[in-house]
Amino acid sequence: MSYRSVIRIESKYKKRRSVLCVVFIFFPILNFRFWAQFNARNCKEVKDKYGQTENGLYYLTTATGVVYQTFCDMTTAGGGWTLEVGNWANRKTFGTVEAATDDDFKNPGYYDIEAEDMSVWHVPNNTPVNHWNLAAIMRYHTDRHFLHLYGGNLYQLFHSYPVEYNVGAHLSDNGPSIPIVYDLGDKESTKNVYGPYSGGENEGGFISFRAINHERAATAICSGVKPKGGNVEHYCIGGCGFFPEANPLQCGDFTGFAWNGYGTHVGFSASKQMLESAVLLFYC
Ligand code: KO2
Ligand code: CA
Repeated sequence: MSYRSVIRIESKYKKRRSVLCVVFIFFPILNFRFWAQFNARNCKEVKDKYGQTENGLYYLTTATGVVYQTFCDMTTAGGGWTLEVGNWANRKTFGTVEAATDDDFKNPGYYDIEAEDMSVWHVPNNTPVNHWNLAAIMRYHTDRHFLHLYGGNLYQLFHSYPVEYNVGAHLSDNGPSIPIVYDLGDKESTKNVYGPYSGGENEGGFISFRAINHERAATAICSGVKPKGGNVEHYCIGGCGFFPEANPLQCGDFTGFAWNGYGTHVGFSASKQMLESAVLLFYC
């Protein structure tokens, strides 16, 4: 709805029934101004400077003044986590926060925020925002401020570790693996979301970046695990470019997650729950 049509509808209803409709129709606009006035660059500022403690949608402002809406997790480990979600190498942004569990979403905070830690939620597809926390199948965060070492966000990290074909060999040229603290789940439940063969070649309790496979294809993030072998396409996400093995079977966000059937949890196949969940990335 354009600004113009908002005014027109508002004045039409104002004549008939005054207060209620005016309040109702203006609420989103006032709401927008209200949050925008916070002038916060991330959720931690919204919490620390403005005392907001509710999980939900807030407006943030980048260093260059771009205002965008995203979800703030104000409860995990003291709160102040900003939802980013990634597409790894560039500054292009897309999607809306409400649709983050049914479609791709990436906001300017991905490159604008200078963060120290990350949190990850695996939330079943199409879950409404207010149920993300409860519906999640796995949630965890880092607490060692590792992003200081990699430029403060994933945009910078993936510039040091490009997610591209043929940048190196499996294991020896992988990016960092960072220990995690589980907020929902544990090492055992992490084993249950990836296929049994995957469990044989990774270790739970980590988040890993730019993992390379036997064929020198690169993935972006191994959520909850650290690779110990070269079939990372079955438990690491966000790989594309070129995946030589069984090309193009392994290309896409969830690379080779259905190698031994869709959602079967047999061999290298991940569970159906995992396959049908969005991976939400937060900064703090
Ligand atoms: C298989 O049977 C197979 O898959 C391997 C893949 C797994 O990522 O690299 C090889 O292609 C192998 O030749 C064989 O096709 O082995 C545990 C063994 C799985 O799916
Ligand atoms: Ca393989």
